[in-house]
Amino acid sequence: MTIKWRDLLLSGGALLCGAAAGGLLPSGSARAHEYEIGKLIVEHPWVRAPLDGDNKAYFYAFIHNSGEAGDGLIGVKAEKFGKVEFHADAREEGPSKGIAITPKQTTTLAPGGAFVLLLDIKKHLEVGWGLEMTLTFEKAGDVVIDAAIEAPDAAHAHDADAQARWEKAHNKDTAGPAGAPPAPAPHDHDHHDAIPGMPAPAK
Ligand SMILES: [Cu+2]
Repeated sequence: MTIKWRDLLLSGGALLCGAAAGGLLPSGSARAHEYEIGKLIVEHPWVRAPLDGDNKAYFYAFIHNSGEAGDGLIGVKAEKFGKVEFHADAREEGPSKGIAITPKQTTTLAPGGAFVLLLDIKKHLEVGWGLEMTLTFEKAGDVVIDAAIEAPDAAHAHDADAQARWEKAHNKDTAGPAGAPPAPAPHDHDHHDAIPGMPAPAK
């Protein structure tokens, strides 16, 4: 199941953002964007979409651990990308083997901090939609989540301002005038560009 997060947002789903500061949502909240596995709750998982023409994206989430034992995020998979790299600390060079999940705390993956780098994106990631992913925790095991695909400059999950900027830049402003020219298909604009080392194709 893939969720169109954009529509949820427009239909008052802004309550989803309530936990952006890292607090736990009240349990039983039907619209909460969270996934439970053992003592862990993965909240507001999101993906920062690649810039046009780029093929890497970033994965972020809040991971709450109510247990007495630590765990580790050691795997992230989805059909739309190839390999992943874990970066436990944005200030450190190079990837780590995983991201430590401290007991009795919330581990935050966010811009400027820990993140998972998604490499070799194989298919277009449509901003505003969801991406089904499987997270693997060392002890808790696997959990399937639906991450919200956010604009490349989104600062946090469900960033409506970044979404609006992205839609405007991509000619997808649904509030725009009727009869506007159709939006160019994203990532389709470089078919006639020269390939490095090859003669430019005739136009
Ligand atoms: Cu969310």
